[in-house]
Amino acid sequence: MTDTTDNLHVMNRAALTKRLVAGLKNREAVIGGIGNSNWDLWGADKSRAENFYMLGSMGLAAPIAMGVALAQPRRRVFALEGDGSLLMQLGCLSTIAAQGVRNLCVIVWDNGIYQITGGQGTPARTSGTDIVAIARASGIASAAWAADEAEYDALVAKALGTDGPHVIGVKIDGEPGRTQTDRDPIRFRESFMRAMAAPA
Ligand SMILES: Cc1ncc(C[n+]2csc(CCOP(=O)(O)OP(=O)(O)O)c2C)c(N)n1
Repeated sequence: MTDTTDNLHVMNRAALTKRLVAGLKNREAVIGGIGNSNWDLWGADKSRAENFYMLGSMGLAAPIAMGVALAQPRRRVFALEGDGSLLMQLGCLSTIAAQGVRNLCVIVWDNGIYQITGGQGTPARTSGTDIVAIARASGIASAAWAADEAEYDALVAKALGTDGPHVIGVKIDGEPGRTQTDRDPIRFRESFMRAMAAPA
């Protein structure tokens, strides 16, 4: 488990999203943030009704995931969010800490850019903003950078098996999302709500 951004292996969002989803056995909820985060979630397993896709607004994956986690304390919940999007909604980290949401894990895909709007640099690239350090300073003790794929797997296992809240930071490469989610928010809302009615 790594505290600094030094020497982090640059990983691939699509591959790691697949690894996450493939390891879920108990109807865990996964909330994908706008753009690449939910496109690669769709690509990982679009048949999964416990996935929810945030199609419009940056920064809402973690707040939505927090709401699901608070409403369903027996279900493990993951939020997948880009660094630019999380930086737009930083207050959610303090709220997650203050609420002590123990069944929630936020995974941050840090490519250092706002990729789908043209690749402009985020503060993670342009001014050294360290999102994991911000999470810790917000009161989330279980916040760490994944140094490589093996550490990522270990951190996901920790999020599945121990009380959080957890934040996992991942430095990723510049590969855009491999597919695009259907633009059908009403269908997603309804199938997700039905899936959440089944016990975890
Ligand atoms: C509140 C809000 N502001 C701006 C946008 C336009 N927008 C959509 S995606 C995006 C960049 C997202 O960057 P990041 O979360 O880092 O993900 P990446 O595209 O790098 O995977 C922007 C600026 C938006 N959808 N919502």
